[in-house]
Amino acid sequence: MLDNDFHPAWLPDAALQTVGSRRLALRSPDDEAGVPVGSSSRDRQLEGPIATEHTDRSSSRRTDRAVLATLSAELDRATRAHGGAVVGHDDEPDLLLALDPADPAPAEPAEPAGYRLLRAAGRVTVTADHPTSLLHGWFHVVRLGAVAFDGPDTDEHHAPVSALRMLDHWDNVDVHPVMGQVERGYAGGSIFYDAGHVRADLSRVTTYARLLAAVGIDRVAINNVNVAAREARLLTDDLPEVARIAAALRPYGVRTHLSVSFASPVTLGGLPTSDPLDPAVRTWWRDAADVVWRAVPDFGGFVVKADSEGQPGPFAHGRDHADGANMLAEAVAPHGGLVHWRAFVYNHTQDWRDRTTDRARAAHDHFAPLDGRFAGNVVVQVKHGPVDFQVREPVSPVLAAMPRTRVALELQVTQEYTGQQRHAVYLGPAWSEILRWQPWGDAAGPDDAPDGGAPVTVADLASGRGPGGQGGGIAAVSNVGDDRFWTGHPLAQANLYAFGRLAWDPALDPPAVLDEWIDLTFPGAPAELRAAVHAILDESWHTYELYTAPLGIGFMVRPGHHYGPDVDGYEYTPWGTYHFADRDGIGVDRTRATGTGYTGQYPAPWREVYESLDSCPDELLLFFHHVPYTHVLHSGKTVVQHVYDTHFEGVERVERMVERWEDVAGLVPDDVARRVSDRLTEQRRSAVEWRDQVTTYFWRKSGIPDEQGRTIY
Ligand code: GCV
Repeated sequence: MLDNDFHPAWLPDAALQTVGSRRLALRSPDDEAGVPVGSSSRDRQLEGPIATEHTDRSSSRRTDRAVLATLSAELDRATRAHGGAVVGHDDEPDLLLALDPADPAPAEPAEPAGYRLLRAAGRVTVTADHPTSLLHGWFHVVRLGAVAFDGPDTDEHHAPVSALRMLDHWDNVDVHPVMGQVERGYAGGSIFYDAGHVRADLSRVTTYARLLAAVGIDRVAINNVNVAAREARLLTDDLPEVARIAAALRPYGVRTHLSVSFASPVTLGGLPTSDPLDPAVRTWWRDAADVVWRAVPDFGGFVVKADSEGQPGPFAHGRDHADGANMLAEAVAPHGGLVHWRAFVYNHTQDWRDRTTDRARAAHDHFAPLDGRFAGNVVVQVKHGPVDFQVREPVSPVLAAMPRTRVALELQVTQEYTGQQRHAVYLGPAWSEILRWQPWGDAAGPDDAPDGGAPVTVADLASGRGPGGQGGGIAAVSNVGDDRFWTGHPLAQANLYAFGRLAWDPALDPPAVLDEWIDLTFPGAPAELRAAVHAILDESWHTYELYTAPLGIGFMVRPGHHYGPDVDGYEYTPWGTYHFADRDGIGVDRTRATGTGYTGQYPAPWREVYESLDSCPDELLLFFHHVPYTHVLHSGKTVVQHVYDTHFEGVERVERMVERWEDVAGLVPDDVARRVSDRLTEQRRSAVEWRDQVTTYFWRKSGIPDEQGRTIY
């Protein structure tokens, strides 16, 4: 059962106090003259001039209408709660939200682009040419609070850096026997499905969409990329149910995407093949897409995991991934749809004895040669690292290797490898580092000298500002479930919040984003609470790195569920995730000189930086090199002493996190306090287990004692 008494996350009514106590107005070109839109009910909006004028227009009008009705309801709700009033737009409102569509309106409007915020003498006007942008502008004012009205006069334009900002749900319709209702989900069941069906009551999905709109996310893929038989039917038999989910997301301007199985023509359509070049297969997909868009006119597109971890794909038919993706692209193109095609393709049945196959190489080996062949509505979605969302990986070289392709960066908000929402780990700093990373160092691109222009970042590539100029945006795996706090750990809400904000503006400073989250989630938070939340979260990603897998090595987790330490857990498995520790040393030689050659997938300067022991950054040393335990790091410590020191320090830091929370727990509601305390207790237990297993492992392997003589087993 879905618990309707859920936590408001970053939108408790109190967060709207500043705006809700003022005079607000909403103006759209479709208003009847002089009638304040905000004073009308949602029903009147849906039946009113906007509806009648646009009934026959493009599908996006449906979204526009729904979003305007939402805005109207938002204004009503805020003013009712806080004593303000919705007034006519000529009645000198404190805040005017004005829809000002481009003239003439394009047949298919482009992505919502942003809004203008004008403040003159304490009056604020937000203008946008798209209702969803206006909604984003409304939440901008909510986020600013009093500053929105008290600041100096200003005229600002705010637009998302990436046009595509999306969350992927790995939710199953049926409860999967191993993965459960949500694969890698740590927040209870799915908000969409319950025991084999789409939930009857989807009101929480609309509340979720509201949270997302407040951080600028406007696309959600609603099912797992591992598409099992039951979930495959969302594409056909269950479309009316998908349409219900889309209707629940639509009021906040969030569009629905589906993960589909590449084998659908066979499994659902009864065809003998799914060969992407077979005309009957192409027709099947075109027909399927037509039906989907008839059911959901503002549908976003398909997400595909193909030839990966057992999912079907074009390889079985002797075709490549451009053939596969383009076939789907052709089917969705008439509807303006997108295909998010994942680059997470590797051999998951590797022989651990084989030292020549390197999982890290796989995505680049498969995809870089296809650059230039993908259709314009295909987005190749690339995990941020070459392996799998580890706490520390180098940035994937694929992102820079496909200038003639729309590439999207894929992040993981759900904390599969970063503590599974039992550990407080604020991922904003990790994502910020990735987004700011410069694939060509100080150069602006592959052919530029270091002083040839502004250095290109990963954020630039994702937003189309890099060489090639075709951004695919940013996507991430959601961390939300039907848990009372949405994310299991209440502090993990900050990750969802930060993802949205950084996807909108990758230049934002993660601690400042955390401040926003604190202000909105705990309105009026006393200084001690703010300081404690910062003390707990600001460095928490690094703290987690300290007590888990060292120096970029990764995958020392328990196989299967991936929680807790198991240093050799994956060492002799087919998954291609090895550390190669022996009595003398540890690490994966990925150099061109003596290893797998993976360093050669990077452009200069990184191909040289990572190749050389002298220049490889300490935190990635074991990702790129196999070294003796006595190898001296840039920090001056040996590898083994670094392992001992970081693991003891990591646990000490967690102990301080626990203490900091105890000091301020009384300042938050009891349920939040208790849940955070419980999770921190588990984090401390788990960190100790990590410390003891990892330090003991390295001591037993190397025989080298800890210089400080601490207890190792
Ligand atoms: C959805 C990792 C996870 C899998 C996930 C996969 C992916 O391997 O452990 O659960 O599958 O990534 O991203 O497709």
